[in-house]
Amino acid sequence: MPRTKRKAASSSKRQPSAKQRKEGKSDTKAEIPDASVKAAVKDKLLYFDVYARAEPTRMLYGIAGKEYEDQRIKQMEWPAIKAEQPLGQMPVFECQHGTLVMSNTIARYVARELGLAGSSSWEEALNDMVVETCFSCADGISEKIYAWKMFRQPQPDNSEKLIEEIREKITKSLKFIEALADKRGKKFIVSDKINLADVWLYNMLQFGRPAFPDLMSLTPWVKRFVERMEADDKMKKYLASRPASEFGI
Ligand SMILES: N[C@@H](CCC(=O)N[C@@H](CS)C(=O)NCC(=O)O)C(=O)O
Repeated sequence: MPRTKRKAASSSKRQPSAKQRKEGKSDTKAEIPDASVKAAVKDKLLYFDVYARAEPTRMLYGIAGKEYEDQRIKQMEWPAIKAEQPLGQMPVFECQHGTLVMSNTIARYVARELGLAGSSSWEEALNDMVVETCFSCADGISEKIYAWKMFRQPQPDNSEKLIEEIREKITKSLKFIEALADKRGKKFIVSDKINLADVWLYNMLQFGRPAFPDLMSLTPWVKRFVERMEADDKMKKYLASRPASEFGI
């Protein structure tokens, strides 16, 4: 997004200090409009009309109750705007500071901005660790199963074996996250409030359901985790109001 460059102070008139500007006070006679102060830009997220890579970020906004523009691009609209995107892919996020790409960079930034990334750098690292663990599972499901199950690529001969491998990976990952949550002893994985880690795990479980229909109740802990997430008032409201995804993922 083009930014307006700050002009060099050429005027001899006294400018309000940063503190005065922030407080809306100034001792200058006539307020000089400062071209570098942009009007507040509403955050905007551009993605296909599916959950997948954009859903953790959408959930964070829903849970925080913060408004943003959720711009959903239809498959047929995509070729016309692909070349305009920084890396020719989505999600793309825009805010007053500029543009971000890479789904987890966006989710982490939004989580930090909304106070849902953890309350210390250690908690942030724990959130990140769960995000990466879940992302790796979702990526495996996508590449090794959905590629042929949903996206018309040829079914590999060893598809049964691939499914089994991914199931093992998910089971191991879920046990790891459960052990972390047990050690923390909080209501959710890292904290007593929903954080990015919870949102990502919920998203991964939901994303994997078409391949593994029992995923959301795979272990007693996972079942309790899902129930707790869905009992949260803000999450409940978000889930009830979000648009359906074409593939359910
Ligand atoms: N590493 C990127 C990958 C983004 C990506 O693969 N986006 C896909 C949709 S999930 C896309 O834009 N596909 C359309 C295309 O490549 O033309 C991220 O996590 O954001």
